[in-house]
Order: sequence, then C-alpha cells, then structure tokens
Amino acid sequence: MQQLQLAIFDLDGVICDTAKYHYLAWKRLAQELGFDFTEKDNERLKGVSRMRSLEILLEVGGLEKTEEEKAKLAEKKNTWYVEYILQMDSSELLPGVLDFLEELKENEVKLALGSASKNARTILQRLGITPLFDAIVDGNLVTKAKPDPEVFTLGAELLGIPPENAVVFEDAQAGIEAALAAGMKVIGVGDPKVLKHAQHVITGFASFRFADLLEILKQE
Ligand code: B16
Ligand code: MG
Repeated sequence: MQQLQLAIFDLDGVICDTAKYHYLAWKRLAQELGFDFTEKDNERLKGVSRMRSLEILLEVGGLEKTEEEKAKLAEKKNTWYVEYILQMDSSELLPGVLDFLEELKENEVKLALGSASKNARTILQRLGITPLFDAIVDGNLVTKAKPDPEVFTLGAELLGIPPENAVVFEDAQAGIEAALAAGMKVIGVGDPKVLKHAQHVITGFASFRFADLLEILKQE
C-alpha cells in the first residue's frame, strides 16, 4: 500500500457484539412462529441484511410467507431489537477498539463505518463514538448488500480517497468478499478458519496497535 488514508469498520462483530441482540429478537420471533432458532442458526445471519436474515429464519422453520407478511415480521423483530440496543452504552465497545480508533485518528487516518445495519447510527450514538467517524455508510444508504462492494466504495467516494489507500476491518465472510471486490485491503476480525479469504486475520483489538497494522500493510 502506498499510503494508508482510510480505515473502514464494520459494526456488528468488529466494534461491538450486537449479534447477541439480533439473536434474542430473532429467537423470540421464531418462538412466536412455533419453532426453535439456535445460536448455530444465528451464525448464518451475521453481516446479512434484515430481509435476507428473515428469509433464512423462515427457511429454518420450514415456513413460507407473503411479501406483506414478511415486511410485518421484519418490523416486529426490529422493534424488539431496537428495545435492546437502546439499553447499550460505551461498556459494550469490544476490548481495545476505542484506543485503536483514536490511534488511527491521531495518525491522520480517516475513519468510516461500513455496516449493513439500518440501526447503525443509533448504535454508534449509544456507544458514544459517532464524532470519531468522518463518514457513516449504513443499511439506509446502500441498495446492494455485502458481498456487493457498495457499502465500502461509497465510504471511500464520500471522502475522495482511492480504494487502494483504504483498509477494511470485517468479521463476516460476505464483508471480506465485499472489501476485496472494492479493491481494498482487508483484515478479518475473528477465526482464521472461518475467514478464509482475508489476507490477514486478527482475533480483536485488545493487543492490536497502529504499528501492527502498518507492519501488515508493508508486507502487501
Ligand atoms: P438491521 P454489520 C449487520 O451488521 C448484522 O451483522 C446482521 O446480523 C444484520 O442482519 C444486519 O446488520 C442488518 O441489521 O436489522 O439493524 O438493519 O455486521 O454489517 O454491521
Ligand atoms: Mg459484522
């Protein structure tokens, strides 16, 4: 990489663990529909849009619904999910992530959010980190879901930064594919066995510093 100008962060699974709240709300919906939804099933929803998540859930339950019914069910789930996220605060930031974001800012790297969630702004607000971001691209702004690169290319475009000078942090396979399709560097956050396509995988930000990132990018 010539020059690191932009770091784009996915939200759920990278900055905070909202997957647990998505799970509670989807499980409640499944129970209301008469079937069980396990944590293993929930893994399939990570990084996936709300509507696609509902379709996967209905597939698990062996149910078919009309578009109108699906819209109502998705809204119901979202109402419950929003109740959970409104209780969040900065204690839910994943270990080390705030220090890492601040370190990037101190080193004049711009920050963008690249999340599939339509609730991303509410979550950033609850976590108290909205002012750190130079651009926020969420599920309300994009028309195509990950693995389409739109959620990441839009962030770079908004800030006038070429994709090759951007690095993406992502926990979901679809997001890693999206970042690669955008022509950006990508660092997987999670398990290297799951995130097979990422050039580098870290377990989190607890012991990952700006110098470590520069070291990785130097090798590219
Ligand atoms: P909402 P990310 C994603 O967030 C979640 O991983 C995924 O489970 C969820 O379905 C999606 O956001 C949409 O969320 O229902 O709030 O619009 O990982 O892209 O930050
Ligand atoms: Mg994610």
